[in-house]
Amino acid sequence: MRSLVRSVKAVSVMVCLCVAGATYAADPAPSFSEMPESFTPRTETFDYVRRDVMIPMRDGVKLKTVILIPKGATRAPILLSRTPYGAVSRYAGRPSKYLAQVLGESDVAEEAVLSGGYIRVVQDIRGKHGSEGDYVMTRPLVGPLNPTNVDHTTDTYDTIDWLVKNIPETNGKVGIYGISYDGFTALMAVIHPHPALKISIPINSMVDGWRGDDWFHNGAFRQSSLNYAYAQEASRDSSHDWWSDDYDEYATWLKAGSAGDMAKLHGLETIGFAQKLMNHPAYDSFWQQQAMDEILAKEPMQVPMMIVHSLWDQEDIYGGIAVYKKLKPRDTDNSKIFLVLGPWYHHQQRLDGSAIGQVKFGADEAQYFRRNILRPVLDHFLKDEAPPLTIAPVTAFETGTNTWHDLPSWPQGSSKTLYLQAGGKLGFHEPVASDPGYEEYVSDPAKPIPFLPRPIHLEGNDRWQSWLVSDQRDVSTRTDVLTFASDVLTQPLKISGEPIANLIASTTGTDGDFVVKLIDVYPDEDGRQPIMGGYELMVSADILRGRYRNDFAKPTAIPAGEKQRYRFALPTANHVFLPGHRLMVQIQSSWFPLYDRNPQSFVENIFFAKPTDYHKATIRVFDSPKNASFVELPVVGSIAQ
Ligand code: PG9
Repeated sequence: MRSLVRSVKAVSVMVCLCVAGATYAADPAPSFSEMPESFTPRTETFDYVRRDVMIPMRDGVKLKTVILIPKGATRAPILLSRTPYGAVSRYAGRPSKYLAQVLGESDVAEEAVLSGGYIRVVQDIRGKHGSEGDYVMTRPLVGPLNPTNVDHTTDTYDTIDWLVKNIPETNGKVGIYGISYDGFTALMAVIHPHPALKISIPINSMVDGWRGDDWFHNGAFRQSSLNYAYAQEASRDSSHDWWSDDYDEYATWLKAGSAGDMAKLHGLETIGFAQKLMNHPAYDSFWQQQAMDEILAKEPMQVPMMIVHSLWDQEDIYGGIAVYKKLKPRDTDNSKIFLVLGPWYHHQQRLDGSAIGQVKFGADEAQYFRRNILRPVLDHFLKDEAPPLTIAPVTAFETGTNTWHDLPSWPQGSSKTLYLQAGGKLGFHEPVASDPGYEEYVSDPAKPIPFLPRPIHLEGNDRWQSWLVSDQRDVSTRTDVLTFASDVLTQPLKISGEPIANLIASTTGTDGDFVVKLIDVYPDEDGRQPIMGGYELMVSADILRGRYRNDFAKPTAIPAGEKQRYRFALPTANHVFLPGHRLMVQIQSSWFPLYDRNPQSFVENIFFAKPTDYHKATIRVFDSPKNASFVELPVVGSIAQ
């Protein structure tokens, strides 16, 4: 019985082998895997053609590039963006047969691509995601800060050269655009440009990381730069995320100590850019040599540029205007440099633009930009039968009245002095003598002023995007914040340009920060939108690290108890303070944890301040006729007060 079973089994094994043998003979791939060696998706029904290519650069490094061509396109212009954020994951990751769905709201020019029949190209910059090569943060030009022979200018040139030679569907004209980092790469593209590059549109671009864009503002360090450097440089695919230490970021950073202590806590010793940030706290040659406005000022202006600036840009509020100021005087026939100012937070141009937080504009001003400004400009510079250019040299949204204006130039205002006056008053008349001739407060680094109401938790909400318009009432009554307010306005007051803060102040410390906020105070009650009753809206605000009051490159201790002048420009505004509103100026000495705490005693490098270096200080801001503190306001028209 047992042998019969054995022989039956043996026969069935043989049968199986034969059957299997016959099968294997018919299939040349003797693999148990169910996956094909390669798979070609069926895309006949798609409304676009996609090509994923590796484009070779002059040094042999290949850059991952995604090309999306509307089906049937001929003589189509190319819209290029170069990004560190993932050409596939950020810009072309959504699987769909419809190009509209692939691009979605990640692409500010999505509507232009679709309705204008453009070819869309997105590329990973070297060292990130699918591209080969080494990554360097906002890689400087070949030269003292870049010992290689490649930079974004060469990579853009090589990319465009390849695109116009290898995409038969193109008319050979290329436009480059991008927001923020991708705006920085759009700026780089105009240096030694490829002849096929016809227009560059840098939007909210990073220009000068020390003066007022992502890393520092006037020397005060923006602490989230450490998180950013970590996410960007710990891995090629940005897969290492910063971990949280506390639900409330205020607590997180306060517990850590200095920014340098935080860097240690999160193991940033091998993150090259974090080390550079900590080794270059002042505006030394490292920063000066990579300031894009200065670089562009020395270059011939070959490629027209439309600079797009957000009036409430929480990340790069400095750079666009800085570039405009440097380049516009050379554009005497208004053919090369265009400026757009919009009521947006950072990168809101690609999203819904009808409001920021509680501040509503009455219409989708981002869509307005995309349809009425971006698309016609692209068409003019890139289409074969180019329509005439319809935009003004400056297209500016006026906040307050919420209206768009075509302007011949920027800024429009001329300086009028708005004085801080005794008793917390603010006005255009010189202050009268008063006792004691100053206002004072105690700034305590152990209790820094939160930049948003606590708990500060920025994940899963829009608090970071909207923080610049957040209601300042929560701090205006703090004893470590000085508040000066005007009478209620009876006439509109329009400003257009950069307000400039001028403080005469002393401190009992030997270092210290000064934050100056220009605020529009709404009428006490608002019937339509009750939450706006008495709202304190920042129109323009910034910080200066006191050690840099005389020289950004050479920090000096503040002589304790001595009056010093602190003069610095605030970000550009284009705003009307309406009748019934009041002007307000607030002054404080911390904005935490957005900016690192100043220990208020002079140390060599604040990144490495020790707990014993942090001291309370008493700050006096003078408002007497002899020692007047004021804000130079870029007022349009006369002042009717
Ligand atoms: N603001 C971001 C950034 C730009 C450049 C350098 C570092 C950060 C961004 O949104 O891309």
